[in-house]
Amino acid sequence: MTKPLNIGMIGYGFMGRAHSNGYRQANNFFKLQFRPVLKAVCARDKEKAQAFADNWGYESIETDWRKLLERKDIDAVDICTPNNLHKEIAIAAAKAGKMILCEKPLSMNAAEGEEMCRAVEAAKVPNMVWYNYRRVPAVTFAKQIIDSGKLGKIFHYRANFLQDWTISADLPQGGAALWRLDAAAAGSGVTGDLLAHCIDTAIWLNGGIHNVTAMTETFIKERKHNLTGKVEKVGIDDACAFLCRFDNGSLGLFESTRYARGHKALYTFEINGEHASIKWDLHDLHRLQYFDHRDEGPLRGWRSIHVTDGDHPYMGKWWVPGLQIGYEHSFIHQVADFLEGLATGKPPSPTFRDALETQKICDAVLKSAKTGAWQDVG
Ligand code: SOE
Repeated sequence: MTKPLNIGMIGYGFMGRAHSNGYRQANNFFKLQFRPVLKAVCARDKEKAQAFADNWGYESIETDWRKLLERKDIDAVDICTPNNLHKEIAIAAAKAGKMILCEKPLSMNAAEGEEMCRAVEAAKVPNMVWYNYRRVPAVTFAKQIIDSGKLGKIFHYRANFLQDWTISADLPQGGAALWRLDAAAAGSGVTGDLLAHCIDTAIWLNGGIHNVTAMTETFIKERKHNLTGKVEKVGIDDACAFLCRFDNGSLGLFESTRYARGHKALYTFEINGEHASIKWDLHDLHRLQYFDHRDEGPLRGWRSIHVTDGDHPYMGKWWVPGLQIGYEHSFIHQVADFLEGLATGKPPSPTFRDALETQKICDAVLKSAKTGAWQDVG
């Protein structure tokens, strides 16, 4: 017998779909004590909320998130709104005693994130942030390899997240699909949206970051704003690159842009250790590249490991060895891990507190880009 866990989702964009799919599928593949029930979806536009509810199987809708939080039949709140609403909703949800699953990045900045951490910790409610790439089997496998010590001392960590969808100067900012271009809704540009993923994975795989030096650029300085209809200054970073030092002494190099023509979501990382190196690429997400200099003589070379076997992370729960899974499965895994965490009392990671670390690094990156100086992570 599974116990129902009633979900109330706020927002219904791209992430609303990814999370809903996760809730619907987790129990079909993972043996779990809890089962998500899609109780309500909340959005300001009643018709759109209803259409989303009908499509994904939500039992009801709300048009005011405060009403959703008042409902006794909601156990967990999933925040899929633009970033500027995360703090207010999360703090209110914690006060209402709800569990919270919050879309990344946790907050607009570290100060907001700290308030959110305090709220969930005071209320003692389970909480998690959707940094989904940790749960791509090849990335989880990379974590296992690093933790086993196979790489030896780590010297370098390199990551990119490259896209090309904002190159046109005619693209407006703000509103439903384009809030990521509006600093008032997003907080920052590629730093909070894309590098936050790279940073979350990096600190999970390679430990804390001590200090950073960064540069950012806004290539298109003004865009029409969808909400005001006026041409307004663009406040986000279109591109960001930074160098950093990790606490373990390794050097980091990170780059993200939405102006890399030809790249749609090229998230890659490479880690070079004393004995071995690993590489991963989101466009080929089921593979992990591994090189070990201890391999025998002339046969030494990069191995391309197809991370689809039964003894690879999560894969025993899917089809048969050799058959791949994809992007959406990282969210299914995150739901499964959250539900497993509820059953065992072990908090699922990344918690709000874990994700606050990423926020602090993003703040340091943006500050360094402004001052031109090295910046310690606060
Ligand atoms: C932006 O285009 C975006 O959708 C991010 O917001 C997601 O977090 C990332 O996973 C894919 O790209």
